[in-house]
Amino acid sequence: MRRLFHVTAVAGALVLALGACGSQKDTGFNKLSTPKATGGGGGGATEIKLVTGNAFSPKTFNAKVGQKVTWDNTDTQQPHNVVSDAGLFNSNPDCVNDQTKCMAEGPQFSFTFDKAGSYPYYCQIHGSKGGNGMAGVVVVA
Ligand SMILES: [Cu+2]
Repeated sequence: MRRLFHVTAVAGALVLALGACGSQKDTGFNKLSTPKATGGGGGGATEIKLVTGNAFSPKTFNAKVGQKVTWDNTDTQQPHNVVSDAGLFNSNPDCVNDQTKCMAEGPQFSFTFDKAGSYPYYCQIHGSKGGNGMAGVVVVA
C-alpha cells in the first residue's frame, strides 16, 4: 500500500517533467520558424510608372545588366503604350489604331535588358522618338 503510493508519486513527477520538456521544445521550434526580416532587396525602384499627366516616372531609370524592368500603368485617364525608339520592344503594337488595345491598368509590360546601354522609349499616343513628350530612357549598366 505504501509502496504503491510511492510509485504513483514518481510516475506523476515524470509526467510533469515530460510535460515541461514538451512545452520547452515547442517554444524552441516556434523561435526557429519565426521569419526574420532581411536587410537585402531594398535596392531602389524596380518599376517605371505611367503616371497622370502623360509621363513616365522616373523619366530616367537605371537598371543592371540582366534586370527585368516592368512598366506599371497607374493612369487610367489616358491610353498609353511603351515603345522602344530602336524597335527593341513594344508593349501594345495595336494601340495607335485601336485605343482599346492600349495598356491596361497595373504592371502590364516587362522587358529584360541583357546588354549595357541607353534605351530610349516613348508612348505612341503622347510622345515620339528622341525623348519628345511622354518618353523615357532605361540606362543599363
Ligand atoms: Cu501615353
